[in-house]
Amino acid sequence: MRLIKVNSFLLILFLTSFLPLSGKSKISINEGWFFIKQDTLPELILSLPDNSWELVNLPHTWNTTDLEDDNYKYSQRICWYKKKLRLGKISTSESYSILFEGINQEADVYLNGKFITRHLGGYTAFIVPIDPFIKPELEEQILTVKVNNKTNHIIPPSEIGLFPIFGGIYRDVFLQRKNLIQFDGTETGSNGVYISTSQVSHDGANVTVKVNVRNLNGNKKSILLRNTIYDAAFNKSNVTSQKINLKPKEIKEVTVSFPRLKSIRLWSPEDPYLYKLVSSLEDVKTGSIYEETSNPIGFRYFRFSPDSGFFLNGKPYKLMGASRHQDYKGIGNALPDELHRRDVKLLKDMGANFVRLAHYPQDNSVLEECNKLGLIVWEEIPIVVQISTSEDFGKTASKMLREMIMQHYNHPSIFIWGYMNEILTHVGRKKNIDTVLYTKKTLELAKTLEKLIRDEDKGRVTAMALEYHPVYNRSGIAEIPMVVGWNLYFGWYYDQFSGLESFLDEEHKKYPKRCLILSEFGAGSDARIHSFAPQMVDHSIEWQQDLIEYHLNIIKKKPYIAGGLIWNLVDFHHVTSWATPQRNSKGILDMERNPKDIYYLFQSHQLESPVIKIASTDFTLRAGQADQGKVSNQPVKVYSNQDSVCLYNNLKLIGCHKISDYTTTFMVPFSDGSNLLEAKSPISKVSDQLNINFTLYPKNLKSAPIQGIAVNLGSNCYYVNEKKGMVWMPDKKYEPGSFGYLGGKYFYRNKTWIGWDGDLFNTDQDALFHTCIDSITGYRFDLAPGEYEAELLFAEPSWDKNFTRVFDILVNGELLIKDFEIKKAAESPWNPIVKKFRFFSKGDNVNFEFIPVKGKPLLSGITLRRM
Ligand code: GCB
Ligand code: CA
Repeated sequence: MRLIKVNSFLLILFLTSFLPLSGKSKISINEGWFFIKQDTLPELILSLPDNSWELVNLPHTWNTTDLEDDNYKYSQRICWYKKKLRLGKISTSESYSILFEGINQEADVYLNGKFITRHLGGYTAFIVPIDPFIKPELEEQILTVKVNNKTNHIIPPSEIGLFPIFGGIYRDVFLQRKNLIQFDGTETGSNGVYISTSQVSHDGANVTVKVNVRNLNGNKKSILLRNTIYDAAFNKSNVTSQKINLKPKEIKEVTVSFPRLKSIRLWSPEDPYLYKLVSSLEDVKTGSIYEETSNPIGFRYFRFSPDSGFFLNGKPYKLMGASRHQDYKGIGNALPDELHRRDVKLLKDMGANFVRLAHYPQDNSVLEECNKLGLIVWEEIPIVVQISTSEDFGKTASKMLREMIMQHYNHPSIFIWGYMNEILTHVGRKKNIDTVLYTKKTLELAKTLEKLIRDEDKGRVTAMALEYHPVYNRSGIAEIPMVVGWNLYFGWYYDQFSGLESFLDEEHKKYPKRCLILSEFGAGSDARIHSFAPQMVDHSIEWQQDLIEYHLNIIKKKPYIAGGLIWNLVDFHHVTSWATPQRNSKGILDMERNPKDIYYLFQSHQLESPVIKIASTDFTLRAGQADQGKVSNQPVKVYSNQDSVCLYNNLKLIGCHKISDYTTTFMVPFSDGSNLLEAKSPISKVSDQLNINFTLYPKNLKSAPIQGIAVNLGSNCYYVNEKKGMVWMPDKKYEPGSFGYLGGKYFYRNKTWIGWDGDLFNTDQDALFHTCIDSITGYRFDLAPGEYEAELLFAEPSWDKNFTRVFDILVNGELLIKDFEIKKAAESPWNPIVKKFRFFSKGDNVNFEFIPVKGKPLLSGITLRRM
């Protein structure tokens, strides 16, 4: 007898440990989806045989590499997905729904051919209850989803100017199986439990929980709602329970308050301590659980002040960080959770305490990681650049905003809700719109959204990001949010970066009641472009360094600035092109998350632990002409939070410098070959090493035969191609013994921007071609006699029909090409040209001549190899 008893006990234990709690489950269904790039009628979609579809797993987008090839097009269209759901035996005491975490951007969901719902907006989750559409007699229930990523004027973002809309089911999908008694957040795609903390201080906090409970049964039910707070070690700390009576089919909102919690541990970036609230719905009699759900709690209190910035848990606190786009090379927006989390970790390791999830709600895994690692979050909906004045746009925007708030309500890391970015751009530029009406409508929408946030969430603040234009003050829109963010690109799109300080001071003086944040600033950079004389929009790593150095110092210096966000954590895909094609290259990390130098500058500013970094991370292939003897002196910057740093080259001390503003620069004598640099603190053990491979040219180029030389014409930048093992030297006027242009000038596309832009075909070295010498007359290298192979690089910036540029090219007095016309040779715009040829140089130098036939000659680059 005894034996049998024990066995049945074990059997029950065995069964319960394998069954999901009380028949309830939420399990991902990311695998085995069928995908077709076809706009088929819904009634025909089920008749397409499986083998006409492509088998994919989620997350998935059909745009993965669209913006990585040599054309501007990325496909905005309709596609279909299909998934066979095998639900097993359908129980009448359970209910089924599908949770889509994100579909970009319009989704029509069908089950077994019947339309269920349409969801608008690519960045919030939604829940689709499927019970009425299930056919219990079928073994497979066929879920189909029609997805459309065309720009739609009623869905924010109503244009694609700032970031592409990568189409697809690009976040996780879950099948939810629940009891008929359940928490319900269907309307907003949330989990139905909303936690608020109030009166938080170092001694305690009040916790209120609002839940939506639903009874899908046809009869009334009495249930127990139990809420339990656990500490981080999963020890129970507080419990409340409450009996609830539910009528048949009733949905009820219930609010529960805990007695004031005492002796709590606060949440902060330095100590992101999390509690957990477990909410359960239980049978009053048996105690069996209908549904159990868990949400994080972090206790913190904060405020913004117009004069003294931001305060966290009672102390002044500078918010320092970056904005983050979900975007990755070769993946588009379809990042798996690990890559989302990795970005948050990279931010944390950089020393950031603040992130703006720009310009849209992001994956739940991002927020969970921010809670855990301690990053303060500004999250926003994608109303960028322009609204649409239609009523429907306002409706979609409000719905999207409510979804974001309710879905992410319980993440303690979120402090700020944003809802508009640079929204008067077209008014400022007077671009074909009725500016009065548009401004009025924009302000109305802003007020509606502002009110919505304040009504839904009393525990957070609102923000809006403005741009450098008087229209934001003039229109009154800046008065609406609680925190005003300025996106300021001094030193990139306009002025000198030193313009930042006076602009901010003036704003603060004129509007002393506003809380200010520097919501964007940054400079594009390409790891291949380096300069010792960096300039605006040259895309050099050094211009980005200088600009960010200056901006970080200003943010720290101004007490009234609550914080600052570098634009952007990552390089991201873009539909227009600059030096780096189809990219916005303002990232601190490149598209595959390799840090650029400013990552370490930021660390030096923010980290307590010692940081020393040689700020030449991607400038390890260098070249230069000797200054004297067998060395060429070049600057090397070091970022550090130490008092002083010593630098060695191949074990020889170069010098020791005091660090000011986290940086110092050494002049390093580089010799030919390997130069192992080591930066060390004279007192602590920290150090950094970097090997720089240097190609040294003699002071007098003619003094010894050299292997070859390459020059990036019309630019002060080195262009480094590590794959080719090549360094193009910056350009200069000809000097005897050296090289340079004899006549002509650097090409500027306008008063301040050097070179030109746009995606060139058939090359990934676009920047090399974008800079050029306009009206070039000649180019000389004082090289020893010999046989050489030359390459001349051309690309035509002017494709105006009436523009012609025809010229002859001579080498050492001999005609090489007669009547050369870049346009004709290219056959099409954006096609770069490389002309390769060999010649003997018998005299004192290699001399190129460019003789105009019609218009002015132009040249982008030269390489010479000695044969
Ligand atoms: C901005 C926008 C952001 C752009 C950035 C830029 O002001 O808010 O979406 O990517 O400027 O780099 O131009
Ligand atoms: Ca060039």
